Amino acid sequence: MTQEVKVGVGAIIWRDGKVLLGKRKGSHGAGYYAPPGGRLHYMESFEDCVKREVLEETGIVVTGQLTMAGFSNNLFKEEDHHYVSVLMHAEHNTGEPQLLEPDKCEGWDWYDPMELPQPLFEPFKKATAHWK
Ligand code: 8DG
Ligand code: MG
Repeated sequence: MTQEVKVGVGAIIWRDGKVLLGKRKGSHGAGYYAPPGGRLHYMESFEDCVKREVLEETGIVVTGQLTMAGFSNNLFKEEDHHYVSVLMHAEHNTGEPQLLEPDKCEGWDWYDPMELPQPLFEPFKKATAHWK
């Protein structure tokens, strides 16, 4: 496997004060709750990456301004992955979440930010640690 640092982007989809998370499967972090997201493509903006990944994975359309929620350096040593991860707030969005990549996620659901499910995927956990 090539040893390279990748850039990952996650999106906090807010709806009625709750956030959208799904339990990962089939890749590193399987069993951990993560927001929709993915790898930044060459020459892509963070905003375009969020919109593309959220649409691909959930069918939700992200509109309006995105704001920075946080970033982190994530070493998945056992799985031999290294991600620098950016997390963006996506407060303006439309459509109901659909499970469009069932091989990568067990299912989407809305969670109260004060009662997040466990365990949380490391990039999301780090960037939201101050919520508690
Ligand atoms: P991979 O297995 O090759 O690593 O990923 P992929 O198959 O290309 O899946 P992807 O959905 O395009 O990319 C997901 C990657 O993005 C995942 O391996 C880790 C990274 N990532 C972050 N932060 C976040 C996040 O908050 N949510 C999600 N879903 N992925 C994130 O760095
Ligand atoms: Mg993805």
